[in-house]
This record gives sequence, C-alpha cells and structure tokens, in this order.
Amino acid sequence: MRVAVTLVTPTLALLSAANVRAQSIQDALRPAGIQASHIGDLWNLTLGLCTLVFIAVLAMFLWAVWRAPRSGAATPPDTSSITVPERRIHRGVLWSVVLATVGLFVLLIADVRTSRALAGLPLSDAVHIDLIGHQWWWEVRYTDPQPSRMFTTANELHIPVGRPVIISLQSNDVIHTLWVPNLHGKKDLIPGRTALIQLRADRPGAYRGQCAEFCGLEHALMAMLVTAQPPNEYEAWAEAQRQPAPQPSGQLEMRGLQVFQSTTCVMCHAIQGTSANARTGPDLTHLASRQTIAAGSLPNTRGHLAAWILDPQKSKPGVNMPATPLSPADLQALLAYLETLK
Ligand code: HEC
Ligand SMILES: [Cu+2]
Repeated sequence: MRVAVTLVTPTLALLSAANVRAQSIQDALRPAGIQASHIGDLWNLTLGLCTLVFIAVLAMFLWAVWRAPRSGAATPPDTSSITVPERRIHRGVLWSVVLATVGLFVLLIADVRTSRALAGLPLSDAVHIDLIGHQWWWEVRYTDPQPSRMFTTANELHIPVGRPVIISLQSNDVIHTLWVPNLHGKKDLIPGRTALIQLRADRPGAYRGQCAEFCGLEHALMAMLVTAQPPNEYEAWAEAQRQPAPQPSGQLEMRGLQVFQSTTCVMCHAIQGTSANARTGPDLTHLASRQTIAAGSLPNTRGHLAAWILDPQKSKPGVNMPATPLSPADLQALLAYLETLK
C-alpha cells in the first residue's frame, strides 16, 4: 500500500501542478491529530487482517497445486471425491467459514469502536468555525459569542494545536466534501443542511485538504490549507484577522483602493474597513496574509494576482469571476493596494 501511495502521490502532484504547496502534506497515513489516528488505526488493522487472509489463501492454493498427483492422458479419472465423503474437506470448509466470520466480526467491532472514539473527542474550550462550500472555494467564518470577535476569511484555516475545533458545514450551491486527510475523514457539505465535524490537531504543520465530492468543472481546483499552530501564534493570527483592512497611506495604494471601489470588484467581494461588503466571492480583508489564491490553485504572488484579476478564466475555466480589463496603471495601483491587505 505504501508503495502504491508513494507511486501515486508524485503523479497526482504533477497533475495538479501549481496547486500543491510544497511544504504542506496531504496524507491519511501520517495522522497529525487524534481523529485521524483513530481512522489510521482502523486502516492498519484492516490492512493487517486482509494481508493475513490473502497470504493464507495464496499459501493453501500453492500447497494444493504442489500436492496434487501428477497425471497423464492414460490415468483413469479419480471420482473418489464424489462417491466417498471427504471428512477433511468438510472440516476445512467449516473452519474457513468460522475464521472468516470471526475476522469480519473483529473488523465490525473495530469499526464501531472507531466511530465511538471519533464521537468522543472532548470538546471543552473549542474553536467554532462555519465552513461554507461554494463553487469552487471555501468561505470560512470564525464565530464567537461576542460578535465583534467574529471574522471571515477564505480557503485557509488556522487552528490551535491541542484545542478541539468544531466545524459546522454548509453549502451554498451543490454538494461538496471536506477532506483534510491528516486531521480527519470526509464529511459532506449538503445544501440546506448543517453537518458538524470535530477535530483536533496534535502536531503543528500545514495540512492540505481537498474537496472530495465532484462539484462541477473546477472541482479539482478546490483545495484548502489548514495551518495548525501553537495557541499563542494562533491567537496572534486571529487577532490580526479581526482587524479591518488598514487605510492605504501611499498615493499608489490610495488609487488602487479607488480602482477597487469603482470597478465590479465591490459587487462580489468584501474588504472590512471599506464600503465593499459583498459576499459572492472570498473576503479580501486580509488577502495578503494568505499563501494561495483561488482555493489553492495559485501561489499568492503579484504576478499570479495580476493574471487572475485580468482573466481568471484562464487559470480556472468556468470560475464565477469575470475577467476585468484594466489599464496597466490601474492594474499596478490595484495590485499595490491588494498587497497592503496583510
Ligand atoms: C461576479 C463576481 C466577482 C467579481 C465582479 C469579481 N470577483 Fe473576484 N472572485 C469571485 C469569486 C467567485 C472568486 C472565487 C473563485 C474561486 O476560487 O473559485 C473570486 C476570487 C478572487 C480572488 C482570490 C481570492 C482568494 O483568496 O482566493 C481575488 C484576489 C479576487 N477575486 C479579486 C477580484 C478583483 C480585484 C475584482 C475586480 C477587478 C474581482 N475579484 C471581481 C467573484 C468575483
Ligand atoms: Cu467542491
């Protein structure tokens, strides 16, 4: 299995080219949290048991072939097994059935125990996140009993190591599936319903997730990045995200904000601290603090941002953002402004 995974992973990485962040991992066999370890244990048990059965069946088959008497064309047919009941064969079949049943029950019990363990994650002091699936990006809302402490971001989750996280899942359009293999199994985002998933990261790191339900043309380019970090780093990140976007100070950046507010961008995007307050597209208040744009499809660099704004259809055909023709001066100003959104 390891071998297969090792062979398949680089191929997939090549296929999805730029959208795989080099430093993030996406690997169900390397759990980074307690929920994924429960699932990993179940997988190891299933693999171990099935390997034993496979080896046993193969060994018996080879033994039977090796033991069978050699015969030629002249050898008379051996019909003894039809006429004389073979007690040994009966016993063999009986034992196989008993062993198979016991094996299946072992798996069944392990499965139930895994489900119970997954449901038993202690949830005190949890971080609450609302995750909303869109074609083809993730809206992320950090909720809080105090409304002033809530904030919205997109496509990148930050979570504190060692603290439980309760993610409430909803969809804006079609069925999507959240899957961050290092942290947990899959869970569907179904329109009109709210599902919950509880997880905890026990090791800091960057874990890649992927929409795991075919949700339309750009399903393959609907990734997300989960950064699990020490609690103090997480708090600092959350505090920075709660702030509105800084007022631009330079001439160029001020002009960029004007470009943003006077073109179509404001019809779909929000930047806290400005008049832009639409929710059709990702919240851009802290765009520059994210590593990727367009749900993990492109690195967040000036060049990619420029190409994205001028013609998003080229990077992600079918995407729900139109091309915006801008003069080079306007584009440079807009980019300079977007880069201040730390
Ligand atoms: C009709 C709605 C619409 C308009 C108009 C629009 N966008 Fe978007 N934008 C979107 C959607 C939807 C996405 C998410 C695309 C995806 O990843 O599938 C997006 C993504 C982005 C992203 C990537 C954000 C991220 O974190 O991944 C940036 C940056 C962006 N838009 C900037 C702009 C700018 C600048 C303008 C104006 C020139 C603009 N958009 C106009 C809908 C729109
Ligand atoms: Cu999806």
